[in-house]
Amino acid sequence: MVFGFKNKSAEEDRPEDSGGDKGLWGRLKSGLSRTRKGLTGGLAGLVSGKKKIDDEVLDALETRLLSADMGVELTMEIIASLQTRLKRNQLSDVDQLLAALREELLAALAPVSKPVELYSAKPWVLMMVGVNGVGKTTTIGKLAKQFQSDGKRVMLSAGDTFRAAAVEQLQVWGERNDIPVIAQGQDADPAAVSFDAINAAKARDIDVLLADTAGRLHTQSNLIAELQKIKRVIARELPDAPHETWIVIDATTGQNGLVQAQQFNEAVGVTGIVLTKLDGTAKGGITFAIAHKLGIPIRYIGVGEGIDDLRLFDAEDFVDSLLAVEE
Ligand SMILES: Nc1nc2c(ncn2[C@@H]2O[C@H](COP(=O)(O)OP(=O)(O)OP(=O)(O)O)[C@@H](O)[C@H]2O)c(=O)[nH]1
Ligand SMILES: [Mg+2]
Repeated sequence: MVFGFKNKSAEEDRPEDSGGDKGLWGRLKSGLSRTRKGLTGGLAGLVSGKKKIDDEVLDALETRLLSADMGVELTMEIIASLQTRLKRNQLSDVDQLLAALREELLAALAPVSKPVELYSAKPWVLMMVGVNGVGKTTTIGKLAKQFQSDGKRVMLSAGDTFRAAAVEQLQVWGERNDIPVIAQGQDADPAAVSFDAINAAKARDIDVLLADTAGRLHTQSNLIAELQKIKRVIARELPDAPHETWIVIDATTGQNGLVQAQQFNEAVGVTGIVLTKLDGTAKGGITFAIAHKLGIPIRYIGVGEGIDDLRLFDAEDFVDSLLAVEE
């Protein structure tokens, strides 16, 4: 099943004492727990018994950063900077080490922490691209419900006409959630679907149009050509649209996600990244590698199956939840 939403949890935003699965901060923390354990779990143990932090501790940290998929270059940069602090006697205990690491990680995310301008036009058109199975359709469903609870009139465009049952899945879900879905039959021309969708959105006073696309065609070059055509048709029907084009990347695919982002960016020009399935991996360091290598803003992250588990990306929340001390 493509859509599997859990009940919306209470809308608290990161009260420090809201542990467990309750509250958004708790959900972020639990979603990132595997990466956190690999990165900093037991870091205190690593240091205990030592009078001060030494090169051995930094070596162990280096291994952890690499295994979290942070990438060699960025890991080297961070470790070099920590070594400099060590020489200057600025790393005397584990608290100072964590504070320094926090600074380094935040600096690494700076290039991708640009707030997104939602609803900057009407209809505001967001096109979702990415290879098959990464979470495009699920993400569109979660966003549609979030935007709907924001009071927006939302419409979906069923642009994946290749995969069997993709159109029907979207239609059934749309009906259940009272969100209109513009679709044609399977094998229809997705550019024609986009044409219909843009004009329906204009005619029906829609605020947000979310355009789903296929993740796989017979060949990769067919897919790219199809996406380019969809984009052209959208722009012709509504100048400046699509206002955002986001690539969805599955965090569990590691460095391969970087290659996908580069390819889609060259082909259709992406304005943002949605990083999904961070809950299913200890390699969430890929987030930092993306920041370092691509610099394309990260818009949303997926840390679970629930609707609240798709969250606007916030660098501070992200880093803090990775460095949070385990209870
Ligand atoms: N654990 C977890 N699963 C997710 C997340 N996002 C998406 N998924 C799951 O990933 C699977 C694939 O999602 P889809 O939305 O169908 O992916 P898609 O990109 O539309 O795939 P195609 O239509 O085949 O191109 C589904 O089982 C989703 O529930 C996430 O953040 N965490
Ligand atoms: Mg899909």
